[in-house]
Amino acid sequence: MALIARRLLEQLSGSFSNEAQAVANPPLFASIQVVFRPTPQLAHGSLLLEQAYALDPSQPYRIRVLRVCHHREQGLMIQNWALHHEERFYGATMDPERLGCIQQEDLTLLQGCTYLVQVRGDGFCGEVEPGCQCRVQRSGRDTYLVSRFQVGQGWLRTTDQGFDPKTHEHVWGSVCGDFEFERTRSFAGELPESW
Ligand code: CYC
Repeated sequence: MALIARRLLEQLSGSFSNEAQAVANPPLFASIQVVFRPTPQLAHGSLLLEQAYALDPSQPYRIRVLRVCHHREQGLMIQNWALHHEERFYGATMDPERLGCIQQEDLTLLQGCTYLVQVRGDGFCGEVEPGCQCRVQRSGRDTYLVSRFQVGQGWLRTTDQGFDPKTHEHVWGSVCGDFEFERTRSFAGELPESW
C-alpha cells in the first residue's frame, strides 16, 4: 500500500481522549474515548473503531470498521463499515481475542459515508464524500452527516453533525466546535508490515 496510507494508519492507530477539553468546558463536552486498533485478519488498512463515554468504555455508542484505501484517481479514502449484531464486539478494541474473530462477513459498507482524505502539514484532514448520502437515523429522524476530521502526530480533531435532508435544519451533533483528542496510547506497532 502507498506510504501515505501507512502514515495515516500509524497516526490513527491508538487510543484518544478529550479529557482536557471536557474538564475545561463542562457541560459542553463530555469526556470521550476513541480507540482505533489494527485488525490484521481483515483486508489491508482495516481498523476497529470504538467511541464511548470515558465513564464506561465497555458500552460504545459507535463501533465500526474503518478501512484506509488508496486509489490512483481518487487518492486516499476511508471506508466506514457497520458490524452485524455489533454487541458481540463491544470492548473488542481492548480484547485482542475477540478483535481477531471479526470477519468480512460481519461487515456492511456504509454507502455515502466514505471520507476523502488529504495531506495537511505532517498529518491529514478529511471530510465525508459529497452528496449528503451518509444517512444516520437519530431520535426517530432521518438525517445526513456532515463531518470533518484532522489527525496529526499524537492528536485528533473531529466534528460530526446531522442535518434534515428536506429543511437542512441542524438536528444533532456539535454546536460548540470540534472535539479535540490527545493520543494516550499508540497501536501503530500492531500494523502488519505488509500494510
Ligand atoms: C456518526 N461519525 C458518524 C458517521 C461517520 C462518522 C462516518 C456516520 C455513519 C455511521 O453511523 O458510522 C465519523 N468516520 C467518521 C470519522 C472518520 C470516519 C470522523 C475519520 C477518521 O472514517 N463523533 C465524534 C465525536 C462524537 C461523535 C467524538 C460527538 C458526540 O467524532 C458522534 N458520530 C457521532 C454520533 C454519530 C456519528 C453520535 C451517529 C451514530 C448513530 O447515531 O448511529
